[in-house]
Amino acid sequence: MKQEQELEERKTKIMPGGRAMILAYDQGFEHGPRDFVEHPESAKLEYILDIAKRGRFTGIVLHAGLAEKYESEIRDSKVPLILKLNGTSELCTEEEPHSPQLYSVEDALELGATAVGYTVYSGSKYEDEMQKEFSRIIREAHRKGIPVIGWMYPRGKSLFDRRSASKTLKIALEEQEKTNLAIDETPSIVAYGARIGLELGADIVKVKYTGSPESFRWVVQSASPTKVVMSGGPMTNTDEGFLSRVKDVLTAGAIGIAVGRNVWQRKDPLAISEKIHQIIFGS
Ligand code: FBP
Repeated sequence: MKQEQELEERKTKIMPGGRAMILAYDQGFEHGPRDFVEHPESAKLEYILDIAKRGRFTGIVLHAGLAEKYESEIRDSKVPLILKLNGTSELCTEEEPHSPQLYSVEDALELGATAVGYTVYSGSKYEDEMQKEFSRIIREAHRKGIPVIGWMYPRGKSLFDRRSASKTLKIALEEQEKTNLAIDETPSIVAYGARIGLELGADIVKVKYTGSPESFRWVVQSASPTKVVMSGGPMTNTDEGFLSRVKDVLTAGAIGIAVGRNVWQRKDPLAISEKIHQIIFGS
C-alpha cells in the first residue's frame, strides 16, 4: 500500500495535472559533446539545471555520474530527477543497437530520483535482452514505488530489410512512400514500440513524432493507458516548427514532451520553454 501511494505521488510529481514537460540531458552519452559545440555552456549541468528550474520542467533526465556530482544542486532545484538506467555511445556503429543497463533502481533511489528511464531498441538483434531487462526494471521499480519511462525506439537492421516477412514493416514501407518520414518515424513502427512499452508495463513511453496529429493519435491509442510523451530530435530551424509539433501531439492525446536539443541548443532556451509550458499547461 505504501509503495502504491509512493508510486502515485511520484507520478504526480513528474506529471502534475496529468501533463509532463521533461528535459532530456543524456545526449552527452548518446551523441557525445558534439551536441554542445555551438553553445559550449550547454556542456555544463549548472546551465541545464537552471533552464530546467526556471523553465518549470517537471523532470530532468540524467545519467548517474552527473546525478552524483550535482546531487545537492539537483535536490535544491526541486526539479524531479529521472535517472536513465541504460545508455550507449554513438562510437559503436553496429547495425544492431544494444543499450545495456548501467545503474540499478536502488542507485536511483539513493540518488533521490523520482523516476527511472530505459531505452528499448525493439527490432534489434538484442531486443530480447533489452525487453527482458526493461521488464525486470519495471517490476522492481514498481515494487519500490518508482515510475518508469520507456524510451521506445524501434531500431536495427531488420527495419531496413525490404525482404522482411514482418507485416508491420510492409505497412511501414507503404507509409514511408506516402510521406518523407524515416522508417523509425512511421506510425506503424512508432505505435508498435509504444505498444511494447504498454505490454511490458511502462508508466510513460517516450516516442518519436510521426509527422501529423492524426497518425500520432494511433500511437497514443496503441499505448493507452500508458501515457505518451514526444521525443524531440535534432533542433528544428524555427521555434514555430517545434512548437507546432508539441501542439500536434497534445491534440493527439499525448501528455507532453521529453526533449533536450530543441530547448538547450537554442539561443534563448527559457523563451522556448515558456512557450512550451504555455502549450502544455496553459500558463
Ligand atoms: P532530443 O530531444 O535531444 O532528441 O533528446 C531525446 C533523446 O531521446 C535523448 O534522451 C537521447 O539522448 C537522444 O534522444 C537519443 O537520440 P538518438 O535518436 O540519436 O538515439
